[in-house]
Amino acid sequence: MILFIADLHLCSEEPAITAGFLRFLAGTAREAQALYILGDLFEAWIGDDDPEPLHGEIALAIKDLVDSGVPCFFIHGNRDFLLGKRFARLSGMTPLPEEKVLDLYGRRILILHGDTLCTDDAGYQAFRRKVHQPWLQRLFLALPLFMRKRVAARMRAGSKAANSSKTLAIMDVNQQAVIDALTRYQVQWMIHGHTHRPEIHPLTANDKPAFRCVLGAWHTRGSMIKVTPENVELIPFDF
Ligand code: LP5
Ligand code: MN
Repeated sequence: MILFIADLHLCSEEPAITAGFLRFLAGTAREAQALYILGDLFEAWIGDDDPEPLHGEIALAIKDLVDSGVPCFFIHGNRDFLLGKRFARLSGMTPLPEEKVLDLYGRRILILHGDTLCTDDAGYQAFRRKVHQPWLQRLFLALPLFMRKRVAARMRAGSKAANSSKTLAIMDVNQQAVIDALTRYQVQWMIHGHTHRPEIHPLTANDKPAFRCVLGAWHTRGSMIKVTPENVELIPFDF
């Protein structure tokens, strides 16, 4: 079996989620052939040089899983798009591009964080284009940590304020963007997170049945997708 998770939003203020993740890494994840983390593992990432002890603890726990023989892959989310090579090395995780097609037991599955599918959210897409510019990221990463923390806090506050006036429909995926992505890769399966609306949606793409599997965020419970030779299962679980 192959496991997928996303949107844990780990931070020192939410120790129950961290504890749940550490238990998951030491338990369920050990039985997998691979673990894929589809973005927003952390609440906000301001650089690999952030001395926050939680980051070291998580890196070690993931490294332990990888060393036990379970490879771990990572796609960046909209909160941790700055997660870099140093953390990848420490944790043993293999970073993947924004979109990746996997062939699992003969089933081709497109995996991505999911934010790029939210094309109705013009404000967010404009924000994303800006913060994904390499020169701006380099500039940000060159700032002293206290300034980066301030910028990140402003962005989080700005995001919360903006979201409270957006409708749920705007913040969900755009159906055409989903179909376009499935068509682009000629696949019938997709797994993503970001919207925090766990569900397996049937649809039609490439004139055939298709499925969009959405991971849940980890708030009071965990959420994972398990792919086996037989099926694709969305599983909520207690920490
Ligand atoms: O994250 P969430 O769930 O609240 O909402 C997202 C979208 N918001 C974001 C912003 C992130 O939360 C901020 C993360 C900070 C990361 C670390 C800092 C790295 C800095 C790098 C600089 C190069 O992704 C939100 C979507 C929502 O998902 C649903 O899809 O709607 O999008 C927005 O809220 C965007 C707004 O529409 C506009 C952005 C307001 C930001 C204000 C910036 C002020 C900065 C001032 C700094 C000097
Ligand atoms: Mn997200």
